[in-house]
Amino acid sequence: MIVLHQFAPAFGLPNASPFCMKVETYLRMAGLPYELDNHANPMRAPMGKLPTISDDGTLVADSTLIVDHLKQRYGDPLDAALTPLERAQATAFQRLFEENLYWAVLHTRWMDDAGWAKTRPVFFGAMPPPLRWFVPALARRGMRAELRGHGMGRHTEAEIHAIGCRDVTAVADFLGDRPFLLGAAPTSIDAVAYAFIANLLWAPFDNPIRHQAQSRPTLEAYGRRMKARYFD
Ligand SMILES: N[C@@H](CCC(=O)N[C@@H](CS)C(=O)NCC(=O)O)C(=O)O
Repeated sequence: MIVLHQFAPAFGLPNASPFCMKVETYLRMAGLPYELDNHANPMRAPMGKLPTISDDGTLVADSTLIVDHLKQRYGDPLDAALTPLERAQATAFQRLFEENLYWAVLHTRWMDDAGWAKTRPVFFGAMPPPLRWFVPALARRGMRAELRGHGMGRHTEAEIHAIGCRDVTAVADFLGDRPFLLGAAPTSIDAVAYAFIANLLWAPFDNPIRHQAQSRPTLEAYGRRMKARYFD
């Protein structure tokens, strides 16, 4: 049995972590049965982050390594027919979402004061006192350091929004009127794209990056298409 260890669902989404939501989406896209452990502790995870899965006792960390593991063990129904060009496109878009847009979105959730007012109760509200009184501020300080380490956090807020908007525009322009990111058929990059687009559009964080996504109706239609096909 595959168990997905992740954060508790939040904001009406399968997960507020796009990486956790990516893995659950992939499991559904590949038709693999799984159970959810929604109370996993990232500090106990091998890389200190979620998601992880346990698959008949084998623990795998990192969403991309998890998808690789699942493809190896259960076959690759989504990507087997991709051309080298399509694989290259998928890799490039994965990097856009996970290595760049992710950090801009993190900034809107953790550094922007209005975003933090929504993030804090959801992630830390269940903590008992006295932890609840000081852990959120410590975690926010840690996130500020991570954002600076990545480089995103060294930009002004306006620059971060512009960087995120440019990514969103690239996704919308590449998607065009096609039903899925690489064309007529869903592939595993759609698990990534859907997790990020749903988090951008449907989590309650109001900011220019979200406005940019809202200004491109094909992204909303894409999100609804993925949701209807795999989650409803
Ligand atoms: N490269 C990792 C990234 C996972 C990741 O960044 N997870 C975040 C949540 S979105 C996390 O667990 N953060 C907890 C922490 O850093 O303490 C993957 O693809 O799984």
